[in-house]
Amino acid sequence: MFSSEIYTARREALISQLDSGLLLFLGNEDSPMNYADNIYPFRQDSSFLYYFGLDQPDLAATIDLDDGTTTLFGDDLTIDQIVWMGNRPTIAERAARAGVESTRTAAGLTEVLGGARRSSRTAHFLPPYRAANVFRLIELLDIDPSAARSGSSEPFIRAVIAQRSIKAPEEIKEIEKAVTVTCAMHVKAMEMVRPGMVEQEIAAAVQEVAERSGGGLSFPSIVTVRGETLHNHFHGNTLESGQMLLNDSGAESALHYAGDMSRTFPVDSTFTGKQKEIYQIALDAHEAAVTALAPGVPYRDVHLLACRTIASGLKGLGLMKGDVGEAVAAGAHALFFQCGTGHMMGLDVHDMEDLGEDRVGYGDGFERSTQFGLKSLRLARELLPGFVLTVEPGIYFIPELIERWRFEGKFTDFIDYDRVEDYRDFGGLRSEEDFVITENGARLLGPPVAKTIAEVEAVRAG
Ligand SMILES: [Mn+2]
Repeated sequence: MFSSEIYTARREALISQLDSGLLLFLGNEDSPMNYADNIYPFRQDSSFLYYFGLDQPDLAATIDLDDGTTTLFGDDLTIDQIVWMGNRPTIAERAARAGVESTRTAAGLTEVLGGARRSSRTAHFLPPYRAANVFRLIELLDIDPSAARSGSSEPFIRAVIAQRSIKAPEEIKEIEKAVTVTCAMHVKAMEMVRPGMVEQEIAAAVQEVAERSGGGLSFPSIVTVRGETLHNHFHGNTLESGQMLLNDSGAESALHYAGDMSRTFPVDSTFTGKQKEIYQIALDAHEAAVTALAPGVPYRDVHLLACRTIASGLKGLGLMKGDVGEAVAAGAHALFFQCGTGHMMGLDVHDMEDLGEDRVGYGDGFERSTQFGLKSLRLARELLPGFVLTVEPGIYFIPELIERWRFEGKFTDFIDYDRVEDYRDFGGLRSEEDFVITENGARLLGPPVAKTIAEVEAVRAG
């Protein structure tokens, strides 16, 4: 945990943005895998962590905006629980660590919210993403299931997003810890791969680096020779000479801040000529995007610059044709780059996605496109100092998509499908790094990891 003063200051900043009523914070509960006592690793809700720092299940809190009191709700462990799970600090001790003055039992929350309801006071809550908390809201607030899902408080959500979007120095330090471990995961993978290994061996080694650091993974690792599937979590392929391995994985720090990086490298010690050409185009797009990062720049512009760099490179290889600007405006490049260039990162690897990707990444003044490709851009809004985000352009040859577009005759002015056929089994690649936006540009988080063709081949040869 950070010091109690940090959590108190965060809550005071939140209170100053909101008018009246009760703010309700539901922590997460343990979640069963296949029966009640066999649980997934516990992950606390990120907004609960942000405002209270308490990393245990079965907690909730309220802030009364009208009388200014903050209350932590939870029960001290019974002797039976202590026998099985060990002891935990009392609720009063935990409240003190979070700078919270008042505590009540878990059952007290029902009373407090019932009282608020009887006096027609608003209970503001954030959108629930776990079924358990949907049920808790239904019971606590005496609302129907659809209201639990849709009745979250817009002012509360917006205030949390505004605050969590700007990372404080102690958060950037924590994120950089996670990214530094993430870098070590990527060095490990790049060094160990040999033809004949199975993807799961690399996935296991990468996870070991994360867990030995005292955290864990910030998301399920993508370690695959079939990198054209954007979120490919299968780890059963055997690595063959001539293939490339895409590793998209990240560590979470002990305080649950995320890192998220990708590297793609040859299973052999060198790239093939064809791989070098495509890799270099994606790398050029990456560098163009990084150079463009600055406060005031809409990330959508950064993304479109990466798209144009990719389209221009693919035009050089004869896969695309025509005017690059027109091709990207029409969305033709999305045959090869189907997703966005990056996303916000913090306590969540896709930061605050539970609060609504449009609210976090678009806000006022930016509207999400419906065009294939651009519609998947998670972050479009103007960048501000303190934003932490990823840059991850890639090039993906998805055989089914190529066939579909060719059959539909899509963008024949911009795509040479006969030439694309030569690449249909190429796979996919991306490089991904994490940046903090500074007063006049951006700073790479974590130590540099081999990225140019020469650097990657040097690691692979070693
Ligand atoms: Mn990412």
